[in-house]
Amino acid sequence: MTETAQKKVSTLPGGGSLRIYMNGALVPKEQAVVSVFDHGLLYGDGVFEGIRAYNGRVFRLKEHLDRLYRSARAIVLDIGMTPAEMAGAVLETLRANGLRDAYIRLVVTRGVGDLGLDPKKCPQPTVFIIADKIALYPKECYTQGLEVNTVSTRRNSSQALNPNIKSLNYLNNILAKIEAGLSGAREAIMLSLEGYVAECTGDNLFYLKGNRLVTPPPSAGALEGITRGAVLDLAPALGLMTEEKLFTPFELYTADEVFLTGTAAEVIPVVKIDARSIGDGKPGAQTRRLITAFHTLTQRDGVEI
Ligand code: PXG
Repeated sequence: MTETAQKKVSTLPGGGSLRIYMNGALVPKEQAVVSVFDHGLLYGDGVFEGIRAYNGRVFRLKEHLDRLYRSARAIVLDIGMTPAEMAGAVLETLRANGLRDAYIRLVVTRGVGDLGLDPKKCPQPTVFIIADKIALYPKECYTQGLEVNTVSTRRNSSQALNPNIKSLNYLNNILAKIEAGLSGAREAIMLSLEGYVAECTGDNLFYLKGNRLVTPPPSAGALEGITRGAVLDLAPALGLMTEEKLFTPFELYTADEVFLTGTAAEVIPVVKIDARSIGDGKPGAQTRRLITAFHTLTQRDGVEI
């Protein structure tokens, strides 16, 4: 961290209130407010990213920003900043808060407009970046594994709202999460309209059969997750063959191992699906190797804060 960044943190008003990046300025969190006329709130019209910093480095920042700008382009939203400027804003927010291990939520909304949904009435996007301490999943989720259930809420059809747009419209995923909770599971497995496994509500999904590591393709409704990408990169060095293919819950029920990946969860074992034990009902050996390899990667890779 630089001298100036340290000074900034020590002079925070209000005894160290979190500083939020808000449309070009770093403001105390009490002042980081969005208008009730913002179309991000009125219509879920906007895009976002969830990013992590480990050990003073932002993990796969370029990949996250590439996805953000792809999502924005897909909804014809001009962010009004270059990716380089956005990267600078992320790093500045981390420095201002003296954070080396953090969760970063980057949000770009259509901006303030009137009560009609016409995006042309929103001249200026709203850009804000929250960087805060990361709230980790309970340790036993990793040591004992998760129980997840398939749900009846299907993943959005790409013909209606492409799931590869990381938009502020998460009601599809939230409904699935509610359904999972009502059925006693922590997470939901969502299927495509055709009945293929897509992903979980905020995580991608993998299964292992022998040395084959399989995950659904984006065409099944899976977000191109950054953690998913990292795991696909790490797998060959662990002697695993990777494959993206369409599959149904049958393949999960009969898999040797299943795990989820996501920025918040990292790599997390699944031991039960729809009340069926997966493999021997314990976190699998390959999954544990991938968890270790992923941790090593996060400590080493990334853009320095
Ligand atoms: N699928 C969906 C629908 C997601 O929203 C992932 C998969 C995993 O992608 P990454 O790039 O993170 O490996 C996501 C990401 C949250 C939260 O607060 C959700 C995500 C990311 C960060 C935080 O629940 N979703």
